[in-house]
Amino acid sequence: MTSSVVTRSSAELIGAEEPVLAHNYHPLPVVVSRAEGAWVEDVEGRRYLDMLAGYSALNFGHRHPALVEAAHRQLDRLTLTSRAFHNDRLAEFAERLAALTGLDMVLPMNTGAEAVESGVKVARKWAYDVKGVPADRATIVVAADNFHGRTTTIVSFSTDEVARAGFGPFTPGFRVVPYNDLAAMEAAIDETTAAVLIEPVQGEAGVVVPDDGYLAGVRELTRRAGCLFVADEIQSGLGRTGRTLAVEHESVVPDVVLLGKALGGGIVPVSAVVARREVLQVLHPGEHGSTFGGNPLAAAVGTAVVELLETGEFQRRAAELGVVLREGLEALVGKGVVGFRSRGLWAGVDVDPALGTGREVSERLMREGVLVKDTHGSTIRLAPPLTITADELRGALETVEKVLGRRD
Ligand code: IF1
Repeated sequence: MTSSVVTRSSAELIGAEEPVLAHNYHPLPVVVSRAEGAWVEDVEGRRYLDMLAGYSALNFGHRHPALVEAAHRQLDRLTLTSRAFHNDRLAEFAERLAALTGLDMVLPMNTGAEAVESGVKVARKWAYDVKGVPADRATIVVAADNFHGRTTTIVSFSTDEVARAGFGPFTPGFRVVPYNDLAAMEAAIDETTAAVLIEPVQGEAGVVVPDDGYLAGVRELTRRAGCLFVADEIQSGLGRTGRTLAVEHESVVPDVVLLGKALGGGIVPVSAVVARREVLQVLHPGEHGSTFGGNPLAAAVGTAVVELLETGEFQRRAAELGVVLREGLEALVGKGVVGFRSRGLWAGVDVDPALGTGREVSERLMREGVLVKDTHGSTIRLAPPLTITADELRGALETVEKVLGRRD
């Protein structure tokens, strides 16, 4: 990487944001100006290992050559048509994405929240058109401590007061049950239930991995009750956990899978609802849509992402490096780490609160050249690009050990 010409320092750039940018984020004080693979560089030319990977939007690293090439090629031919016309890239994207997930049909959208919103709409329509739920009575069962996005309907069923407070009135029709509790889920399902919507691993909650049997149990419960199983794989999917989809750890095929983040290869926002034909065929022209969903640039990049995943290489890397991550974290338990949860190349690490908040630990790691993000309290999450090497990962774990081993 060549250094950029510094026109304004990190401090100046951070200061300049303050009067003009909505203050809905509190980023770490690092100003990134370029990146490649698992590494980013700030405006002063300092290098950092990216152990967050855009919340898994960068599963293939920054600027993966195959993805950048696909984007460049498409930029030179056709970028946007709207769905008023066909474009020559969308059919292949949809076919290959459906095949990758073992499902039949694809509804292309852009962001994760849009995929979730679309999943909610499709599940409700299915409930009315196919299941026969009386009009406006459909319910959806969700889990406490979920994170599915930021729209008004989605925060309506959030249990995070910071995400909800001040944004009512809320959308009705959701029932919240504890995560990882099949009995509570069963009790919440009735003849009005269109779907159960859960994350196979809860990311924002701190990388909470459910007990073995939970996902298979949800599949069984929903099958018996005649409602849909909608899996939000926006963060857990596309290689992160060592499988294409996290539900594969229990050999489960949901009725609906929501994808986003890494589907855009870290280049453009691409999301999708992927489902069985019986479900997605409830949509007819005019009933749902998006100006940008399925645009040729998104389809070209998305197809290149699917192509990378078809090789199985990234799923394998995540599984193998996941062992390095787990063993490294096990060695830190009692040495500043009080506990952790991990699946594949994804971990939530609870740091001894006496050593600082997750934010403080993240800032110390940043000063040592490792970028992570805290979640609630003293938990930090680790989700490096799946392209990271074992040595780089061990280096990051050594930095974590060093930072937790002293106070400053
Ligand atoms: C923010 C968390 C990560 C998601 C799942 C849907 C969406 C997300 C399972 C919505 C988004 C984000 C968004 C980002 C922080 C972030 C996050 F901490 F909140 F949980 F990744 F860890 N389903 N996750 O995780 O996707 O609309 O953003 O494309 O600050 O909101 P989106």
